Amino acid sequence: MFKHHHTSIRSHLPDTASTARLETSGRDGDAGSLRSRTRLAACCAGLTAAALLLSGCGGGSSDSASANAAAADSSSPSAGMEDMEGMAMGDPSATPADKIPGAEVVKATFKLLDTRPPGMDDVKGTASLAQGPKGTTVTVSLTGLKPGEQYMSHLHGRPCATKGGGEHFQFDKGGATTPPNEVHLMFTADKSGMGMTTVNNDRKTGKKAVAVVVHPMEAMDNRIACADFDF
Ligand SMILES: [Cu+2]
Repeated sequence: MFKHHHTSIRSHLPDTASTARLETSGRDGDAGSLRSRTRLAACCAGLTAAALLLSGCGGGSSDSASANAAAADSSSPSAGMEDMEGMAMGDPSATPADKIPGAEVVKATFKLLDTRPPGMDDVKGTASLAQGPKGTTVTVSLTGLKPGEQYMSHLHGRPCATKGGGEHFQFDKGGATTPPNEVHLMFTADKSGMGMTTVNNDRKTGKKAVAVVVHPMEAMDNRIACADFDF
């Protein structure tokens, strides 16, 4: 009698816990993608010019809208001045993906994964992926991290719902597991637990790099959070 009672309590616990977690991540996800769509709509005027540029040759346009966009961007001290070699794993001061002139930008909101280590329950953030004349630029920005800790993000090839993003995205499948054949972003959380960086790759991922996953640097098999790009 007692034994049976005990067993049934134990068998219910995991169900309840995982249901609660699912509901939480679902709600966050909806709010996140709604927010990013709203943001996209707000900057549509600029995107139209970008789309026109992309459908043409992509460079040397004297179109006044793109000239304005470039002028606005050059007010940022780092605009257009990055050393590509120094950016293999990211540069926090590089022009973020959503500010790249003439690029098509896709956003994503991080959702916690069940595989996250303890103490990572408050991790939130976004990722942006820009494709344009300079190739692919990715920016990740997160809060709720452990201050001073190092983290690593990669572009992954599967959606977050499929094995937490599946394998790393590779430009040449079966090739090197390092940049530039893969896209890696390494960063350190500041005193407030905020971490962000930007990386550039000469090649375009198209729609094949569908997700970005963040891992603790010292336990790379651990997946903290995953974000699906809204292609
Ligand atoms: Cu990864």
